[in-house]
Amino acid sequence: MTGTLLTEDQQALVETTLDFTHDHITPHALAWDRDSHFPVDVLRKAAGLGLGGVHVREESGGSGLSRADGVLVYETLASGCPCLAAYLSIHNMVAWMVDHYGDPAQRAHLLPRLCAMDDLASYCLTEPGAGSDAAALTTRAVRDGDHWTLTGTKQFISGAGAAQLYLVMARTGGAGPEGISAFLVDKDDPGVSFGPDERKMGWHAQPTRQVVLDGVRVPADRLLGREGQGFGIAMNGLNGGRLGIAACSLGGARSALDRSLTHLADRQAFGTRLLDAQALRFRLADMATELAAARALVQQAAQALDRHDPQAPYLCAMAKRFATDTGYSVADRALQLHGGYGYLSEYGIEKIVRDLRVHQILEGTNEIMRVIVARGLTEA
Ligand code: FAD
Ligand code: 2MC
Repeated sequence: MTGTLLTEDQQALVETTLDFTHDHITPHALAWDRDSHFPVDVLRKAAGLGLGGVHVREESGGSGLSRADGVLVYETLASGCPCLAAYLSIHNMVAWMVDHYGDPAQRAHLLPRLCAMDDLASYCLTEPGAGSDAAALTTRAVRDGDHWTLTGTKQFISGAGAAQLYLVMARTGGAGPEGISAFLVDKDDPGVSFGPDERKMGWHAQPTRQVVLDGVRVPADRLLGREGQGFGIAMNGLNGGRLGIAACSLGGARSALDRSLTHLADRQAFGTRLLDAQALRFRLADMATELAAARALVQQAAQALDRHDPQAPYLCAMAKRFATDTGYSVADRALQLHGGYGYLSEYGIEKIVRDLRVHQILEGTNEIMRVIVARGLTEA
């Protein structure tokens, strides 16, 4: 975490997470990618370190870490595998939402298994006809006595099929954001099914599938928060989620930079080490500088979220946009510094590039991040 001043507790957190990453993630990341394997056993081991409930309060059975701590965790895990770290960030986004908006019975019922990662969680906002314009979603929840009946299709759902809990945003009222509510849907609820695992450019180590809700009847106590509060719940979850994704880009890019340093030190050309070529040294210097700037922005936004600063959504969008663009650009430059070897799977660089590409798209595209930042500028 070059350039970031860490407290003693944060240093210990990073060291423990780094040991875990070296032991359980880095050696296997290429095989998981090749085999499209979702290593749930490793996630459960991570939960043993408290990483299944990173932002869940201690009294609810979680680790009670701040956002400023959390981004250190996700960056470190992502230095081993951005894809697995990003899934962990999504799971933790949902766990936080349950802790923050759930009633005592919902918290007691769901959080112990979520924190242990005995149950995994998925976040279901996007639909085939509503991605960036999330408030246009059409999945419907209709009140039926003591129950709600949900019908609709959620698109691109991370962890779908493997997860037990689906936090589903559905329309209970009229058009627009105020007509949306949030529901806790279980994999085993009758009427829940999944589309095929999407074939993707990257993020092979976790499944992405449609979640199809065909008249799913759930008891009234599966409503999370109040009726009509769902869009706010979804957006507040995403503020922290966007920082998690930003941190995963930092971790992937840092690993690509480190690998470039090693490669250029080993590689001889024109009678010297490539690391001695000034053009390449300048490129490395720029990569390190841009990463440090992105990390500082992510920390700034995380601290704003921790102190409930009203500017936090704006700062989170700014950090997500900048860190994911920078992370991708650094990884792509690292690939170029490896020459032909960067293009080979066994060097691990092309996997990082593929994994980081989607961070510019999900949890709000980087165009939507600009929409949010521009609104913050013009409506302040
Ligand atoms: P669109 O909204 O159709 O956008 C198309 C293009 O138009 C984009 O470039 C967009 O930036 C641009 N655009 C749209 N509106 C504007 C505007 N107003 N101004 C400027 N440009 C604009 N969603 C979930 O709910 N849960 C998940 O777990 C999840 N996981 C995902 C995993 C993967 C691998 C992927 C690829 C996606 C995942 N998503 C998930 C969905 C993701 O959040 C959406 O893909 C994303 O929000 C964009 O929506 P869209 O794909 O419908 O694109
Ligand atoms: N934090 C807190 N509140 C927010 C918020 C945020 N980041 N963004 C919007 N809101 C509130 C906003 O303040 C308003 O509240 P109120 O009515 O009390 O004033 C309400 O939500 C409606 O907001 P807008 O009027 O801005 O709604 P609009 O429809 O114009 O735009 C937009 C909303 C574009 C910001 C939102 O639809 C969005 O973020 N789109 C991107 C969707 C997205 O990020 N999807 C990610 C899916 S998850 C994923 O990809 C995973 C991998 C898990």
